[in-house]
Amino acid sequence: MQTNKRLKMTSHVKAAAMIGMLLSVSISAAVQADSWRGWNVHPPSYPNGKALESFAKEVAEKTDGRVEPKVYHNAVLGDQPDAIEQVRSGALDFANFNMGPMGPIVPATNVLSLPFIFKSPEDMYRIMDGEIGDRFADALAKKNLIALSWFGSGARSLYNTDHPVKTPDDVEGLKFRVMNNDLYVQMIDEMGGNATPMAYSEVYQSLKTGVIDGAENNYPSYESSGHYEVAKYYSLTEHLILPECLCVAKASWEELSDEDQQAVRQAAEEAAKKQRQLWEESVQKSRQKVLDADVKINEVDDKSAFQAKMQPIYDEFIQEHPDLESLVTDIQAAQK
Ligand code: GTR
Repeated sequence: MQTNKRLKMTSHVKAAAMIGMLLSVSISAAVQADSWRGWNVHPPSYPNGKALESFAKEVAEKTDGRVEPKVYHNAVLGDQPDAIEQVRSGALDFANFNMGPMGPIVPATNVLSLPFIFKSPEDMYRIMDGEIGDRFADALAKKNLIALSWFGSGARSLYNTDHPVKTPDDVEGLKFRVMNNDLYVQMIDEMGGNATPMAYSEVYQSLKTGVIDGAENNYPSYESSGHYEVAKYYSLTEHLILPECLCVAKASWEELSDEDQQAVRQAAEEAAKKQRQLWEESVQKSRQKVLDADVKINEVDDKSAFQAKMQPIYDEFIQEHPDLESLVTDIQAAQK
């Protein structure tokens, strides 16, 4: 993987360079644009894809072309765990990352993966936009990831190829794909099923061939990934409400002037606003699309029955990470 920065010359700059060479004068570094490469797991039509495109456009405008970001959609630059490493090393310049698979790299973010920690997406936004969100951003920065704003990803629910899940007993015997994080293996285990961590890009085929019986996600991902075509039972467990970051590589961030850092931060905040606005619309559209394709959506009988099963995860987590207990309790207290 190429780690050096790529300096891109526009045709104007090339012309200027030629004139410069002819006249034996050097061109100033100021006219060279820094081409940033950004990672996105989703298609460009997904709310996050649209928000990242508008981030790229805003950054180019606000920095007067000194930074020219380009977004690579559909995980063409690798799956999320790999992309996280690429942004950490500076091989990629920015990305939209779900906090789920961030846990193995930035342990503090595992707090966000504790099932049912947020009561609603609105609570999640409010908390992540405040001082608690800054504590997560600090933990990410220590691992070379500069989190500039938080996107939403709704609530994730279980879906499978076999039957509706109404109670934890219905989970028994089913094998679910989970994101790359052992906490999720434990989560499904406590519910009574089996779990296997797997890249998002492999889920469709694995559902189709019966390697797994189900997975869990929000409506827009369930729909845009095509998983609904094979796993027809979507059960509203709503067990995870995960924030996602718009993150910039520390190396790329530190190359910016103060003025450009401010411009990029502002563009990231605007992108988050856009993503959150587009999100609700996208949930409704995706929900309708899967219903039209004969998906059976069901409420669970009693969400607190699923929630009660999660207690050992909290107990173990706090025992293993006493330093993170205050983050857990502060998030809980902020929702009372
Ligand atoms: C989506 C999320 C992605 C990715 C995916 C998955 O909802 O936006 O970043 O984490 O789920 O399940 O892998």
